[in-house]
Amino acid sequence: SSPHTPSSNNNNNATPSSPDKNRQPFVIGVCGGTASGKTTVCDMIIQQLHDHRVVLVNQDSFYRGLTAEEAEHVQEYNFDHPDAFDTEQLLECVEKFKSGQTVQVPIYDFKNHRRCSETFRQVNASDVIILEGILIFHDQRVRNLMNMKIFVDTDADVRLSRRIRRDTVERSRDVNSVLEQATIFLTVQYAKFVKPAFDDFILPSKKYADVIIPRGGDNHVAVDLIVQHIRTKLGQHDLCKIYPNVYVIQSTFQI
Ligand code: UZR
Ligand code: MG
Repeated sequence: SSPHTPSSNNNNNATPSSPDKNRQPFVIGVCGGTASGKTTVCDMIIQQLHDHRVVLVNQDSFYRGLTAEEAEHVQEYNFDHPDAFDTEQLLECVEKFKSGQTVQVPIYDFKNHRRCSETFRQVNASDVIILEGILIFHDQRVRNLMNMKIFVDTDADVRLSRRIRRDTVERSRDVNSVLEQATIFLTVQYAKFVKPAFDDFILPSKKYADVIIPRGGDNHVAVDLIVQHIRTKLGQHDLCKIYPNVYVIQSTFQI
């Protein structure tokens, strides 16, 4: 139609698409070394955003299941390498989230290092999606889908001691092994896979972060600031809905 012909749909005067229908969720990436406090930071954000629909998706869910042969030599398997994850599937899920679709997130069985092939976790469309994981900043395509990137920065010695406690006590990874054996196993794994992967892949991905949180879950000020920012962004979404001529200017900040 010519520019002078009145459009049959004349309420779309300024925005290219209806923000009401196409309102995209705010996607946050939370990265950091093992036992850095990623999950704690995510839980704190979720708690403070109790009046919004927030979902947490862990990169762990996208671990590839081990083959029978790999499972036999599990101590040789590198769970900290980017290839251990099905990144294509992660990307597909995040793209679906972005477009507001319901997503079937796989479930990974840590004990047997297998995927629960029949069961999925159904994740509905939300206001905020938090993607958490040691290598969640590794793939550029996944990074590009994030509106905010957070790196949880905790000293390596603190992380190692927490990891040992978590895996031996809290996750009771191996019920048959005594604490001492499990600790030896973990420290060997740490030196062989966990630390090299941190140095090679995780730490270099810190440069992509918009916000770096020192001391992880202990840092309430950082979490408060992050939540404020998210609230501002969600509010701007609503503003777009009411005043379609208002354009939101993206900004990044550092703590
Ligand atoms: P977080 N991991 C396991 O221990 N077993 C598995 O089957 C899958 C993963 C560990 C993995 C990594 N390393 O360091 C850690 N190992 O999960 C990441 N060995 O989890 O971010 O919660 O620390
Ligand atoms: Mg965790």
